[in-house]
Amino acid sequence: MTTKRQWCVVGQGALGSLMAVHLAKQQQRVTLKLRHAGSCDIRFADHTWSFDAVQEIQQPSIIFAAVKAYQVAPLLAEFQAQAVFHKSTLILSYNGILTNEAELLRPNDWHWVTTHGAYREGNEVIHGGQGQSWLGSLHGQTAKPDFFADLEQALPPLHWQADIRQRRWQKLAINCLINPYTVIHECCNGELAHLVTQQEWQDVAQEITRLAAHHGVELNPDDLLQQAQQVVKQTALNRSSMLQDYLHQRPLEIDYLNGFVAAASTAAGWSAPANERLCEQVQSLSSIKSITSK
Ligand code: KPL
Repeated sequence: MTTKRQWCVVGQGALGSLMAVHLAKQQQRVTLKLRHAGSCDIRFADHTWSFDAVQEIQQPSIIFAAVKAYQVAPLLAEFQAQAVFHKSTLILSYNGILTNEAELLRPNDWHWVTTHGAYREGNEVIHGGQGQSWLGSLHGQTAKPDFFADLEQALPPLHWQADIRQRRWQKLAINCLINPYTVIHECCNGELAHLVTQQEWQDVAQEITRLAAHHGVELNPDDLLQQAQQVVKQTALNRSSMLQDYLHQRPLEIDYLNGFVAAASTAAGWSAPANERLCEQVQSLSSIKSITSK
C-alpha cells in the first residue's frame, strides 16, 4: 500500500519532471520548487499535470533534487537557511562528484543514481530511454528508508544499494567516457563507437579506476569500457547532457567529471593526463563557442 507523503521536487530538468509526474500518478502530494510561486504544468504522455510551485519548502517534505553538479552547493546553502529543511529528507541526483561533498551533505542524505534517459521539449517531458535506478547513502546506512517503496512504485525498477559510492563512481566513469567526446566531436552518443579509439578510452578508464581505488572503491577498467560501449549503443541517437548544455551555451559539468578526476588525482599525488586533456579541450571549445556566438 502506498503511503501518502509530501514531496518537493527540485530541478526543472527532465529527470525531476519525470519523477514529479510519476509520484503524482501514485497520488503522492507533490510540489515543485521553482523561482516563482504559483503553478506549473508538465505534459507527459498526452496528459497535463498541474503542480503547485513553491519558492521555499513549506513543510517537512521528502525533497527530490535532480540538479546539475554546480547547483548542489548553492541549493544546500539555500536550504540550510530554511528551518523546515532540518526536518526534511533530501534525495540528491547529479552527474559527477564534488570535491567537498563530505562537508556539504548531511550523513542521512540520500543519492539516487539512474540510467533512465529523459529530455524536455518546452513543458513536455519525454521518457526517451527506460533505465534503472539505485538508492543509497554515502555513509552506508544499512536500513532501507520508509519512502523507498513509494519511489520504487513511482519509477521502477529501483534497487537498494546500502553503499551508493560504487554506483556513483561507475556513473562518473560512464559520463567521463562519453560526455566530453560528444562535445569534441559534436555528435550523438552512437557515433562515438567510430570516433574514439580503444586506447583513448582505456587511458581515461584506467585513470578513473586508479583514483576510485584510492577512495576505497574498486572498479575494473575493462568493465567500464564495456558499460560505456553498451550505453553508447542503447542511447545511440541521444545527445549527451553535456552536448545539450554546450549547444545551448549553458554551464558544463566538466569540472565535476573529467575535471574532478584530474584535480583529485593531483591531490592524491599523481597526474591524470587523459582526463585533464579532455577537460581542457571541452573548456576551450566552450569558451570559443561563447565568444563566436556573441
Ligand atoms: O548520462 C548521460 C548523459 O548524457 O549525461 C549518458 C549516460 C551519457 C547518456 O547520454
